[in-house]
Amino acid sequence: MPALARLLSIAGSDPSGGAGAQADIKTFSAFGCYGMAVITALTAQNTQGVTRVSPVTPEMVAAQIDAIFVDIAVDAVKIGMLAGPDITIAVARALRRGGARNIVLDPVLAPTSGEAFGEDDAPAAIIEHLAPLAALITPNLAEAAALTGTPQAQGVEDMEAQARALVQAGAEAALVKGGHLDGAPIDVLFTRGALKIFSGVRVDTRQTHGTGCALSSAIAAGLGQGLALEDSIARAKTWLEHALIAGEEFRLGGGSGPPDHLWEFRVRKRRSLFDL
Ligand code: PXL
Repeated sequence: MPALARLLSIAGSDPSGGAGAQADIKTFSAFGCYGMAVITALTAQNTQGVTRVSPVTPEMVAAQIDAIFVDIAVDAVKIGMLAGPDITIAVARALRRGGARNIVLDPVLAPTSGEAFGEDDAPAAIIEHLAPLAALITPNLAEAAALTGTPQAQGVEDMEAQARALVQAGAEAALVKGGHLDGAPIDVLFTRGALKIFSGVRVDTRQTHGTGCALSSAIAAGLGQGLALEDSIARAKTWLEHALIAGEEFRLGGGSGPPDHLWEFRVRKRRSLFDL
């Protein structure tokens, strides 16, 4: 058996457990990894939206990251919500100090429902300080447009151009997620020199809270476990499709619920009950 992969999330807290650090730790656990989380900001939110955000000081974010890296070997890192340029810079410096590798950067700029998380210069800080550290950056269509300063992609060709621009900006690879376009969801992966299209199955569900958090963490888990980038992405996408279907069974709040990160455990448990 390979050693247990040690995964670190650097993200905001979602007390409702659907997005952010809570979602990331559930995802790491689903893939049998050891999960850790550095909190960048507290949010107040539920399934209906974010009502308040309180960033942690950049010094405290850096101290949390330093505390991990001086003591624990980290196999992969997922970065989510950063709540401002100062935290973005502090995270980049601390990750460089720690020699972090296998960094998956989910450039969260706003929740689906609620106010933007960072200030207007958040995209520029992410590009300048964090993109060069990233093994993969995973923007959705709105985030890819904001990060590249181009209009929102209307199709695969626009997505490809944005993915190329993000690699040009320093990321080793970019996965532009086209889930918000009509039709079968298509994601475009660009790595230095190679392009790959992932076409998925559209899961007809309202339960999409924290979907990007789950996908990026699942990809990071794969990298931490030694899978190749494309295999990590393919595995994460299939896993998330199941999780979205299973999330329909949650009875949470009145808004948009999360995927069921731990669907596979529940399937197994049911099976073992039948086996008794
Ligand atoms: O899904 C984006 C996201 C990331 N991180 C935190 C969030 C959200 C969306 O609400 O709250 C903490």
